[in-house]
Amino acid sequence: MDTVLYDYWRSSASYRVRIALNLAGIPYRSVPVDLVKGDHKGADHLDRNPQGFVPVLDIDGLRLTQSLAILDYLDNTRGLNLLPAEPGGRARAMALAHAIAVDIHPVCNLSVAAEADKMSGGRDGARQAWMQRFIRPGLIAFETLLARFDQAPYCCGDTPGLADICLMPQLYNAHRWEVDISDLPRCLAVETACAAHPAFAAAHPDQTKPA
Ligand SMILES: N[C@@H](CCC(=O)N[C@@H](CS)C(=O)NCC(=O)O)C(=O)O
Repeated sequence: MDTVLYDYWRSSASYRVRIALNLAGIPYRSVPVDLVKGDHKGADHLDRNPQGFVPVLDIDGLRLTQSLAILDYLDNTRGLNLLPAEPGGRARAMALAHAIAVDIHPVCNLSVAAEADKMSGGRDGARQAWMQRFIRPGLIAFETLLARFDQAPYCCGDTPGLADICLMPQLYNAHRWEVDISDLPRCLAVETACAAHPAFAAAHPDQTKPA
């Protein structure tokens, strides 16, 4: 059965799932849902996901939404070892991932940022200021949390895990919105390691942007 990912090239949540599919070695077909054109608000996509978000993954006869739930499914069915087995380490590694996926990402989502633009009266630079306002403090806290782990070379050890999968798309966004992260050496070291990993490299937005 075909594995199909409904995604958008610049979507962080889609990027997470692309990384995990690549780590699992699962071939998949991408069906772009253009967020800029508003395709996610159309009846076809709302039928796939009543929340109107990407990603949506069709796999193993299931239709799955919510990137963290999808990552959990892939981890459990494909043995990706995305989290430490020891409960304390597992909770802390999940906290890293959630610091990004649950706390930074939602306030920087397209619909939220667009609403902030609207409330600013469409002021020049408002979108960028909004992104910087939330991404930089979120990543500073993430950098401090990372100090509890050995980056060897990934966030929590020698294999890529859930925290790396959440961090890389967030760093992509940080660069996109010119957020200063030059003083976050742990994040930068993890970024270098992940960028060299084929599963991460193939999932990068520049590799998946429709022609
Ligand atoms: N918690 C959801 C968030 C999904 C999400 O926010 N997707 C964004 C793209 S990264 C989206 O579809 N945004 C559309 C919008 O804001 O209207 C997940 O992790 O899958």
